Amino acid sequence: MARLVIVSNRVPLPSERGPRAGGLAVALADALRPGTLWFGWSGRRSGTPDPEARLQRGDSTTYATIDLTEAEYRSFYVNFANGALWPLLHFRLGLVEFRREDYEAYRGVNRRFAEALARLLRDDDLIWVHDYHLFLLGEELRRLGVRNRIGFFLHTPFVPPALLHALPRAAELLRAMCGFDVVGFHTRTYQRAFLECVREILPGTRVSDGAFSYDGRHVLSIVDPIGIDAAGFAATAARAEHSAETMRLRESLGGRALAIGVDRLDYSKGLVNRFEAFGRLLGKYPQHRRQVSFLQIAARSREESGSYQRLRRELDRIVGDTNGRFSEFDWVPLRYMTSTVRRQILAGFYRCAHLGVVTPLRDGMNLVAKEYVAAQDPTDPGVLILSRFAGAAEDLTEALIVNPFDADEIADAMHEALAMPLAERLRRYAALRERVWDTTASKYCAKFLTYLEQEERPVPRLRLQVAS
Ligand code: GDG
Repeated sequence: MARLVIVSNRVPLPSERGPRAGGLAVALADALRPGTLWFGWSGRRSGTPDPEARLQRGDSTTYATIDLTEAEYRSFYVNFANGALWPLLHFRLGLVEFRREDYEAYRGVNRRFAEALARLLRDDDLIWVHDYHLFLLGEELRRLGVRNRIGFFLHTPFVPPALLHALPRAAELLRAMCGFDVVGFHTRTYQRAFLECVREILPGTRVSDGAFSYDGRHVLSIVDPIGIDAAGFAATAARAEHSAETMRLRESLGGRALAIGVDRLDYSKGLVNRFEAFGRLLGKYPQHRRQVSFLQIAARSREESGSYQRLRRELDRIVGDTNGRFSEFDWVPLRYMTSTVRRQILAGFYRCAHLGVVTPLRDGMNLVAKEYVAAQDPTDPGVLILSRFAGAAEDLTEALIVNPFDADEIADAMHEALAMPLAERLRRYAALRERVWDTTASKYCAKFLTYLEQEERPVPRLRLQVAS
């Protein structure tokens, strides 16, 4: 079996302690065949980074990392990847800050990744690149003569041409993506948007069954929804139900219902509208006052960026406002924490929550929605409220689907969920459970690797599967 080489911006080094918010490491755990090499940024900044990667051995995986300079960190990571690409890919043109020098630094870091990685490669390695930080890596590797199969998976949405055009280097970026053999997306919608961009921005390209040729290269796009280890997470949640932390949470509720939200503190996650909606629930339906508490775990993220700092101030304000308005001397409606919680503890919290509230304004997939479903007690499940703009909504149609921009609609859904009879909760849960168990992390990995392993021109052989 060929060696698998995973490349992502950040590498989950075994030496790093403490829970990290983010789905990649958990989802890829199943892909890590013995001998896998995982390459990326160490998370460290240094004056003159060594061009050679530093190696660290884990149980079955070797981690190879390079440092970034302070200037690279700022321009590549903070400014271009998270200040231009992230808002663009989440349909937030107003937040995009494009500077040509940041793009140059982005290309520079993709090149440096390629140079350090190329030194470690064997001829038959399968290379699987992850996410928007590394759109140019395939092209940079090809430039160095790397002929291995290279796949790319995008964890965010992809935007239609009207939006992509707003990025000054869009055509260059799209051309660079032709350095990959397989390009994967969570949903059909993102794949369709990508192929529309290809048709419109790369002249003369003919797309057929998700595949196209450009400048002598064949690229296959696929839909491969990411998931979680559903059975494993369900078992963790069942165990965690009796953990000290879950018991303390239960006790603190004093018999009240619990609504839960778990997100990185990011403007794409729709936290402002969610809090606004919870306030409206209490204002519009006073019967829920004192009867329900909302716990929001919002792990701090990208704190160096101005738009994240502004979001945090806005959230502080709205939490204070809501609690000031509705709190009573023995009840605080909105519990808001910005530190991380261990995954096992999180599982127990999901299980005691009557409502899982997942209302991103845009989200590639959203694993929290799947975790919430997996964690439920099958005999008395809670209700999932889910944004129609999360990739997960394409599959999890038995959730209460809401428009996250409409705080009143979210408030009404919360009201409906709090009053939902057991029979309806059971019916919805059964359907959701089936989907979550059907699109697991291991299926996600297996599907991607099946396509990546196909030799030369996989289009005709995989035709039917791509169309499905
Ligand atoms: C990107 C895409 C896509 C959160 N807080 C804590 C914690 N988390 C964990 C959750 C979940 C993960 O982080 C978050 O994953 P999401 O999928 O919800 O969102 P992103 O981080 O934005 O991930 C997204 C994903 O990539 C995978 O492709 O679904 O659309 O944006 O697992 O549980 N974990 C712990 N403590 C916390 O406080 N332990």
